[in-house]
Amino acid sequence: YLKKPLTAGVIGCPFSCRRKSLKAEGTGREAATHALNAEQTGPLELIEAGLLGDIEALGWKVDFAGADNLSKSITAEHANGSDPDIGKLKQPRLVSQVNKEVAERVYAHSSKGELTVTLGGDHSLAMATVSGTFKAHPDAALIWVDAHACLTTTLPEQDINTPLTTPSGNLHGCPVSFLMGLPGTSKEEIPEFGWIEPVLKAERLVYIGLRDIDEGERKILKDNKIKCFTMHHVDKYGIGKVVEMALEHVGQDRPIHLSFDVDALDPTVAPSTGTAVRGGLSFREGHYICEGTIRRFEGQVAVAETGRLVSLDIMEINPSIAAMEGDVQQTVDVGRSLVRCALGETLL
Ligand code: 6HN
Ligand code: MN
Ligand code: MN
Ligand code: MN
Repeated sequence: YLKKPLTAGVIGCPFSCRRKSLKAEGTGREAATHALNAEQTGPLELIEAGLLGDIEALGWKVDFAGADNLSKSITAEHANGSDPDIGKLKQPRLVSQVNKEVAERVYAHSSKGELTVTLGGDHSLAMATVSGTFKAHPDAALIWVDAHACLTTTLPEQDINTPLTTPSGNLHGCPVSFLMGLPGTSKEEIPEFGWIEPVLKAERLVYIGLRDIDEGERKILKDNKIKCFTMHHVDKYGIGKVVEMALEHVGQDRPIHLSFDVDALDPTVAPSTGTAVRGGLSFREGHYICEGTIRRFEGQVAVAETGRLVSLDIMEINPSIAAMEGDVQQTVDVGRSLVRCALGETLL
């Protein structure tokens, strides 16, 4: 799947689908003026902390065009209320246009035979990463590591007669719905997102770490028989078995896209994130999913060890959220080490 010599195509997306919150503004942290959206500077901090050097130290080439070069005109165009809500969805045109642009970049890296590493930014960006990756690798499977299913959507008329509702209207809660082409997401129903192709089949998707699921999402998960390993399953089987079962479910030979929301981790492990939920993955469990471990049993392998990883998202690191001194540093450090593990740091 990947061309030798191995190259990581790194894309930084300092973008947030959420309107700037007062909380974020009140932290006193200086907004990065060159960021597309000053609210979520995670990728800038990851790069500044040395992520690209980390990747090179593992023997990979790095193909990186800069974390701050997303078109500023997109934001400017939609600033100051020129992007009215669609149903409950907030900043829909901004989110759609940014994702469309990022999807083209992801595809450019993926189609060159690179491993695409996309740094968020928030998880609405999965519209872009999955679209771009699956265009280059149509037979890929998606492993979604998150406290949340990101499977809601809404249109005004659906609020009454379908379960497809989003409580918040924040598009980071909806990307998987668009990628699966669920009711309410078609070109006819919402042309603003008409560029997204429904590339994701239910049987090619598996969740790990879920523990905060909306009512509508629960029904979608059941109706579509989507494979989920919630925190309950992590406790019950252990992370080794869960990852083994997840990989088995998506099939032996498929390229893998790993979309990792750092809120899958326990808030004590990754505190600087927007929708933290207690009872998450431990530091080791999160890393186990990414890394290769020494094989104990035939078939018990983690994602890096399969050699099939073609796309990695590290999402929802949000440096504007910090309750305590050191929270941002800790969360950025965890993000870096997740990337390193996915790229083989602990492989023997
Ligand atoms: N994420 N289900 C909630 C909502 O607002 O739709 C939370 C979404 C969290 C999104 O994890 O990327
Ligand atoms: Mn978010
Ligand atoms: Mn998410
Ligand atoms: Mn989440």
